[in-house]
Amino acid sequence: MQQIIIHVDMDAFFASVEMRDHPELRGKPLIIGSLPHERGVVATCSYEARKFGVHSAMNIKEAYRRCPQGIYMHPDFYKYKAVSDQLHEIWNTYAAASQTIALDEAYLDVTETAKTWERARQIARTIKRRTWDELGLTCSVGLAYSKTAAKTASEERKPNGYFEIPTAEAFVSLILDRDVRVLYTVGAKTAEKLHAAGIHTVRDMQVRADDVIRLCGKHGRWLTQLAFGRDERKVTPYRPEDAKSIGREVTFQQDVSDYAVLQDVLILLAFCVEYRAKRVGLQGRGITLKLTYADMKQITRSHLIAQTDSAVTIYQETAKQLEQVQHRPVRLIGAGLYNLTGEAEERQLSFDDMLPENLHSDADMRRQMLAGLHERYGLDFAGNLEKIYHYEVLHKTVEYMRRYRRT
Ligand code: TTP
Ligand code: MG
Repeated sequence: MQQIIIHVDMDAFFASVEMRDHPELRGKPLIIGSLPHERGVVATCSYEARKFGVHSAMNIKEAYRRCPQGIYMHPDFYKYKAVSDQLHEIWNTYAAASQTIALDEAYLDVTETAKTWERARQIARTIKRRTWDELGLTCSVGLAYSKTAAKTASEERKPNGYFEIPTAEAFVSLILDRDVRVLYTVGAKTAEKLHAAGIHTVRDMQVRADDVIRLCGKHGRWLTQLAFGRDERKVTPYRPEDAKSIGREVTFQQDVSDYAVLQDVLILLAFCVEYRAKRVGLQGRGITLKLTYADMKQITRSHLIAQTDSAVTIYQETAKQLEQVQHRPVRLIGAGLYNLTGEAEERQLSFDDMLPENLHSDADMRRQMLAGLHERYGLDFAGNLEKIYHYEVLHKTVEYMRRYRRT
């Protein structure tokens, strides 16, 4: 039986929540992230700010250059997580299975609950209406026969959009002449590779499917399926709360004996873990350092802490643990958060964390961590840390650090 899937994604999520709560911000270019005098990036911005060319992950200095009249605010993750819980609660009532992708985004499998396309359309409309009526926020909704198509559909009419893609034929005819990037599993790297080979559009991918597979291997095989609209993946029920841990690890191409390098790698891993935790709105009360030595012996060192999702804490704790382990050559290093919770249970403490002076000491520490990488390796992430969240880039960077220190 053909699946019926809804993808729902909030519009300018963090910014919309702030505009809802502060009417004086409505209609203004609002930028959530770092402040212009800090080092950092844009988490998101209102559609008014997007008109100036500001977007997520942009260096905050660049954002300020494009939009000096913008209003700049730090994010309040606890607030967004609370709103996210309310959103998911509404959405989930309509689905047999729902898969949380981010605080503001989910796939809903309505095949069983709707049974017919017409009824699914009503559910989609209801979700939009209730999200607005009950939470005062707009979302964009896509209704489609597959996950990929549903995600494409929700993007199609953003903001406050609604779009349907009922069949693979409809999907293919919609995207056929668009850039390969339209298939959202095509990242910047893959796109570059395909473009270099003269494969620019989905049509090119279809015609030159063999080349796509040759260039991109297993991933290429999957991409050519998508180019023909084939995607039978199920909505796998997932609530971030069910995750046992959020971690990131890297295996070195050659064993590392220089523990100063390992300390520095932990800086990157800590930022990666923070990013993933924030993206799904979780904090951990445990921090783990994981090492595999050259002889394959694996150790983990865990430590309970006050609830956190801060890269600073993750780094400081794992770095401390690293000092205490036996210093032998290492082939793999990982950092992670466990005992996850989505609730700001220790609210008092959480809010303390957000007091300006603490925020600043956190921001100062972040700056120091990054400045260290600049000093010791010439790495300059100024506002472009986002790159290392991609595994490939993280891996390359770490390899570069390993080799750099040896020479
Ligand atoms: P998105 O859904 O990617 O963006 P958005 O909801 O702000 O805007 P759009 O209307 O285009 O969907 O991300 C959801 C939230 O996640 C976003 O409000 C802020 C946060 N986020 C970051 O913190 N960093 C990022 O790089 C991205 C992409 C999002
Ligand atoms: Mg969104």
